Amino acid sequence: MNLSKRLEKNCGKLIFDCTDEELFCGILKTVSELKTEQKNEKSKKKLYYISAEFLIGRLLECNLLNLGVYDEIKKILSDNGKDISRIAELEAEPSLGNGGLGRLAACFMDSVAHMGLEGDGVGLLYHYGLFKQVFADNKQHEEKNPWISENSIINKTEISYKTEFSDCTLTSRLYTIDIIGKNRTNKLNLFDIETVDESVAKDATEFDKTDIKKNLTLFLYPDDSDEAGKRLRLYQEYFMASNAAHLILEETIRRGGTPETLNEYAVVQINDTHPSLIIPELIRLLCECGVGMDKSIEIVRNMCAYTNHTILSEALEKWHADTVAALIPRIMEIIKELDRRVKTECQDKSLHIIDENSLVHMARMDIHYGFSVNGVASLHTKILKETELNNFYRIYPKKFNNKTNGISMRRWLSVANPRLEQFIVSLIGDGFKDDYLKLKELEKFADDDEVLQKLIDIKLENKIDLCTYIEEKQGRNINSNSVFDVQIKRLHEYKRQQMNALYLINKYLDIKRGILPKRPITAIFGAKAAPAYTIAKDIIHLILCLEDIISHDEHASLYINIFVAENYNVSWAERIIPAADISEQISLASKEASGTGNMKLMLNGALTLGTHDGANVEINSLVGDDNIYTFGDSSDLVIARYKKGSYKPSEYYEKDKRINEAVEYITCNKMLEVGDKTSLKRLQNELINKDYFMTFPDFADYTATKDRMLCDYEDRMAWARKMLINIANAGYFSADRTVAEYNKEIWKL
Ligand code: 26V
Repeated sequence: MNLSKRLEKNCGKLIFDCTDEELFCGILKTVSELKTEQKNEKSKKKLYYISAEFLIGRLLECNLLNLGVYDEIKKILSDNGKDISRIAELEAEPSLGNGGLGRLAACFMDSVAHMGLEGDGVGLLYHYGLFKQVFADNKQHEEKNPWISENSIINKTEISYKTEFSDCTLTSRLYTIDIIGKNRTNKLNLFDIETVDESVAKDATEFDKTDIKKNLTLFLYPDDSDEAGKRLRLYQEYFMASNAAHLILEETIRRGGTPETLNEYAVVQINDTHPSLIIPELIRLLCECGVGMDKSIEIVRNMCAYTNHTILSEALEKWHADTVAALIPRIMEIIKELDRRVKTECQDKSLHIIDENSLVHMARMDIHYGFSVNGVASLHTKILKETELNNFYRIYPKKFNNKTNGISMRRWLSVANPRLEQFIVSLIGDGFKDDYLKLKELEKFADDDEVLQKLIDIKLENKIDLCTYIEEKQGRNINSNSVFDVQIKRLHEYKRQQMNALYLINKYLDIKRGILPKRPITAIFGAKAAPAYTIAKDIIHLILCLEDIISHDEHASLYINIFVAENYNVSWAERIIPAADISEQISLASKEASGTGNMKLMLNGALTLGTHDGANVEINSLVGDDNIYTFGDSSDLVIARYKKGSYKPSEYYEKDKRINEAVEYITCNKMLEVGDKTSLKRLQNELINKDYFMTFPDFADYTATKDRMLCDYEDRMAWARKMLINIANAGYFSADRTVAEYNKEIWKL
């Protein structure tokens, strides 16, 4: 049956007569049918990618694309006066993630399926996920973010396990989401509790944190600033790990394996330390099956691999041994045994799993009892080896390896930026879709004015589309002829949104003094701050106050504007990234493990304004110094400065006029008219007296580099040439490449 007839059958009436909702359901059914026609080859070994986050975004369009029917369905719909993007928007966007780590997991799942590898994700089915961000009084407020509905993409299964805690036994229920690739369909396995009760959550932050039987799967990263919150997170982590372990064992036995041969049938990638309890849990299950402790430990050591995504010490998880013992006593016994074995071998205290203060270091357990430890960009891995985890590297040099992150080219080019993709196909054919390194062929057009002009035209069209969307969503009128300067990422001091804000204050004041930019600037932000992270919320408040002041300044707003996307998520990213001119990647060197937004923006022809950090370093070597704008202190210098402990922000504040002026402005009368004095004052104090992420030392270089960039933008052809070189060299960052490396060196499927 042809596709059009099939869709019509699945909708139950003529396409022309369908509502968007009816079409949405019909397309979902068609996707399910098409997927069953794939042949899913079985391999002996299967990958389990365990993660607290899977930031999958909407799936409909990507699924159609991966099934090879996207263009045809789009055409069938438009022939009937229907618009695929409008229909796709009916899908509720799950917020099962927070940022890069969760989005990376989603890109990897796409690539694993694309490459025909047998590999599933395992995580939790959070009913509200991360909070929904709403702005009021120039502040972030948090609301619940429900996404599960009747028409949802999740499937309930028969699978259910018991998880024992000291005070209760929870029954799980497995739900799955199909991960449809070109070459097979894998699953995202999300565990829920049977007794979940959405009504216990009054809003996104206020709920009874102790009512575990009802609340365990309601929220991702519930506030852990108090003891009850911490315990809830530990309940979540063990529930996830235990269910994953049961699933792996059960599936292995179904595939013909045995507990003794588990590591030949399954490999587990531990995505940061949230799922680390899978190590003692697998050992526990194997022991229960009658495999001895020594043998169980060896099996698990041969099947678990750990990815580190951060060197920030506060993000490296440590649990108090008393808390672990109180909730999951048997697991604590196993951890003690694992630690005892380490202590007999190593005198160096920094290698011990349980430290002198009775803290259990999850990453240390992963490194001792896994076979692989990887960083996510070459600089990050270098820092792990040479500094952060150097003592581990010296005893296990072979375990350490680098896997530079990647992104799904299908989502971030084909679906997000069809104009650009079609243009690329018209220039070099579509062979690059099988090997994105072939984008390099675009370089031969670097001096072709017609091609460069077309890149500029496409960017403008995407900017106009974004402006329309912004107008619809938030009622703001943005000038599409301005430079779109974009910083979209989690809000964190190390990412330094505050540095961008200080720059904007200086620019605004310049404009008030009559120093006008050559072309209007639109600074676009997208960021959620963790609800209990006070300074991060103060930074959002600062940016929203500036947005408010500038947008109400009739004269200045002709030259500069700020736009903050409310509830920034994958769908926002899909619209902002294709329209971006400047990609702000301004983290303090050494702190951003990789970044993946930097890759998405580069692929879409934005030029990077970045520090020598994370994957920026690799972008720099790929495009060359002429096609990126780097600034700031090196990671070596930053690490040395921390060691010395000599940094005094007040010295910069007193000496540097631009810094002084911008920091003063934070609490000026105009700001206090629209802002909250306590919050602004706190932020100002923090900057002057602490500035832990060293904004001031990089500020002058940041300003000069950004100004140079804005100046260069005016030579449109030269700028477009740089865009082209960036697009042409983005192929290295395909997640297909990253996943192929994981498979070759770690998973060996
Ligand atoms: C973040 C948060 C923030 C809110 C509350 C609790 C909480 C717990 C854990 C985390 C995860 C931090 C690790 C992380 O997201 N790392 C990011 O991983 C990306 C993918 O490798 C990488 O590109 C980013 O540079 C890195 O920051």
